[in-house]
Amino acid sequence: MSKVVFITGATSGFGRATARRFAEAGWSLVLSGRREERLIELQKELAAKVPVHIAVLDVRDAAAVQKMVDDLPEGFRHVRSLINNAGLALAPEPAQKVALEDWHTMIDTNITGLVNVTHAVLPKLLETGKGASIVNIGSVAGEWPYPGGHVYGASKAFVKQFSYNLRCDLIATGVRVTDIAPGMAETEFTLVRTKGNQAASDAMYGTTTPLSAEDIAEQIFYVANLPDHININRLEIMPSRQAWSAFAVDRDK
Ligand code: NDP
Ligand code: 8X3
Repeated sequence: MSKVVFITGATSGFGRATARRFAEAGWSLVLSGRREERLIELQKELAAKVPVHIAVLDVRDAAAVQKMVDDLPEGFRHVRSLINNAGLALAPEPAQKVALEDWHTMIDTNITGLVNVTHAVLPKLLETGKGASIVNIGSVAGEWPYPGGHVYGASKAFVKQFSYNLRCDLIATGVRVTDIAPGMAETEFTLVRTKGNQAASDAMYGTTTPLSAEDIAEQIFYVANLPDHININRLEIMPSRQAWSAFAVDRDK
């Protein structure tokens, strides 16, 4: 029986690249996201290689998440790896200019959604035991502050601490937990963050060398396929051409 990976946010970016990477290695795929047409497209692409189950899912809806997990078909129930990838940033403007709704959307998706999925899938991972893993997609923004990071960075700090705390409770279960924290990577992330501004997205990535979705998928695959006795707690990855900058100082004009 092939191993099962459960990926949220498989319709784009890291999630889609991760589905392709695990398919290459023969894993069965449970793929979810809100955009059904993209799920169908990906299923068509990968179903010739491996078994693929798709489910339209908004991770913010706890009842829908639980139902989707309860309804997993035969062959997809023994989940070995959960990739908690669905997430987004909104509103790159300073905190004082941001609509409360955008803050709520980030909290509901990046925190509540991730917790909903973890809670629903955890019993399946515990059944798998040794070798099972949860890979949570955090961000460098969960460790390092920057202007316009407000709730996004805070939500990813939650992902980091939740991952660490899960490790404490799961220590004797065989279920491993990793916070993968990427820096700048070219996906639909900036398009979403700017609510559809393609020029802003092109400007973000076009004059440097960002990470690709495939770069991160490779790291996710690596972490989930390490020998059972190894747990990477946190993996922070930046492009070579990204680093920190100086402290900001407000000066008299
Ligand atoms: P994309 O926008 O390309 O992909 C985001 C994915 O999340 C999509 O598949 C989207 O699917 C899904 N998603 C968003 N909201 C929901 C929801 N409510 N329910 C279910 N699925 C949802 O961006 P990335 O691939 O870059 O982002 C993936 C993860 O990586 C996110 O958690 C992001 O914060 C994180 N990250 C990204 C970095 C980057 O620079 N790109 C760096 C560090 C972390 P759909 O819209 O179909 O629901
Ligand atoms: C997304 C990467 O650098 O915009 O998490 O915070 S960054």
